Amino acid sequence: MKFVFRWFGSDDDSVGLNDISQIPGMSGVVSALHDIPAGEVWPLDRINALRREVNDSGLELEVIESVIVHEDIKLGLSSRDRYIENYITTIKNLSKAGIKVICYNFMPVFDWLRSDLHFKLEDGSVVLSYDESLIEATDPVSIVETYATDSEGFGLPGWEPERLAELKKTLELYADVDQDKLFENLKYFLEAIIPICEKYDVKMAIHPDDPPWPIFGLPRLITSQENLERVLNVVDSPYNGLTLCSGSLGANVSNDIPTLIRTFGKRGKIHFGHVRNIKITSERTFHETSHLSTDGSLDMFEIMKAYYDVGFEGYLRPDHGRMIWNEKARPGYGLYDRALGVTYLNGLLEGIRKMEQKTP
Ligand code: DNO
Repeated sequence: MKFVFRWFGSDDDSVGLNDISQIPGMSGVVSALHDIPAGEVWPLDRINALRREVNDSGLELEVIESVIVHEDIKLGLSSRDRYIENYITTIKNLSKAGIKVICYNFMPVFDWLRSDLHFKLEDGSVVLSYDESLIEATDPVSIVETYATDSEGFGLPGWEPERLAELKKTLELYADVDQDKLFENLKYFLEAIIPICEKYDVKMAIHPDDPPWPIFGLPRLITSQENLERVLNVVDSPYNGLTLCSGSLGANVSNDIPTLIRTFGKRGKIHFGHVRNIKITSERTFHETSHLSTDGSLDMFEIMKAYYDVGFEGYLRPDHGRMIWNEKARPGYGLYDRALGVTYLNGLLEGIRKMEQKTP
């Protein structure tokens, strides 16, 4: 497996490529052309320029997170074919630039959702948190406004202003889209793009819904083992795979992350792993934590052991970190705690590897 680090580009990240290349065991970054609006083609020269910049720091660029799926595709509007064509051109261009995996999601309107971007833990560190009662008491428009002013001046991934500008209208359009309709629209999309991915050798890795349940009455699909299975079966191809995000799926205690890794990893369906911990404090209420098992509700040893046991050959990244040591960065994406996180994951892996090699 290869460890990678999410990087938002030199214009919009407090973390530099050189910071990342100094983290032990890091093979590359995961990035995107964040300024290109959802639905538009990513030009080859722009992708190549990004890759060159990353390579010049001694890092690889083999994973993109994300190529955003235009809302019309998720809604199944007649305009979707044009956006799917553009998506296909982007896949071809990414392939030409040596990209191996595209992470994407199929969450209506909102990507990940939290009630607080600055939740203070006892030790003074600051994390993202989710409290269903607070979400229920808030209307979506005011959340978008809060996120815009509350993100330390950085763009938040998945909360691109132009995509959310027509929020009210988009929410109305979803009134006719239930789980089954949304699934049909995902099927239509995958049936169009997976043959291209096969030809161009680029693997698609769908990110689970975060949190893994419906929000604001909008349907959510990628929430459980059963639903992950359903998506994989739509187009049975090694190119139709998963981003297994421990913190997203793990917010529902009935999702056992090591079991999911074993089930899908054995079949070669996990192309990208996001590893982070969360502390579930009550039903549908949780906050993020350091990566350490003892700080949260997830067992990182069991998670890394499962990746090891299935012979995982994909990419893995530390996920959201706490804000510590007075760092000013995009919420969830500072340097320090993610670097601590990945170093801990590397330590677990070395321990597991050496223990296993000693056992006859
Ligand atoms: C949040 C991320 C998500 C993820 C997308 C993938 O920090 O985990 O925004 O990148 O859902 O499409």
